[in-house]
Amino acid sequence: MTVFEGTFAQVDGMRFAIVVGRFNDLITGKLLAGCQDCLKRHGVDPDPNGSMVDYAWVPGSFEIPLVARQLALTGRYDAIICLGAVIKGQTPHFDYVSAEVSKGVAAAGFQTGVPVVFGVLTTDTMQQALERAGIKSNHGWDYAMSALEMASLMRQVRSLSPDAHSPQVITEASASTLPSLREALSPDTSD
Ligand code: INI
Repeated sequence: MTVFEGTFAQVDGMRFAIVVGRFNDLITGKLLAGCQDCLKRHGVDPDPNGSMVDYAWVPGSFEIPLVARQLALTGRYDAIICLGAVIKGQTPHFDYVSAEVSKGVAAAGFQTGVPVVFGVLTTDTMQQALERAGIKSNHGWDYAMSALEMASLMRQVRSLSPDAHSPQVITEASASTLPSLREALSPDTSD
């Protein structure tokens, strides 16, 4: 039997998208820098004017899943990296934003078949976020590693299908043959 395992060095022809929240950009900017550094050192040119990485800036983490899913549906990317920072305040706002972004990012990957990396820090304090965005370590680097690994792994797994050469997104049309996905993609019309 076969063991499938992602590699980090075969990046020829790969394309990535990075979705970044502007909210807490002191943190998300540092995550982005760590992410770009990692991609560059693994042979992926992070230049926005190049052909390997596209960028989308969104107002805050809440908006990340919508854009990540839409980018995934283009079929253009091997993986999408979502970067955000949700920091606890005095109100329950944190809980709403962090719940939606985590569920939404997972759904974007599951619904489209494209790896969507959850690079959203959820911390109690700004200090904790800073420590994870460069002061102690930079999780942006780890998120890029996950994207490289998943992009490679999914290429291998997709190659099992005879006609699959590029990311195969599950569109609304193709999902109509899969009841569980059809359910996930359809708006809830119940009361
Ligand atoms: N967005 C974040 O990315 N992080 C936060 O900590 C945050 N807080 O705490 O409010 C936040 N809010 C904005 C939210 O993501 C949306 O952009 C906004 O609600 C508009 O939809």
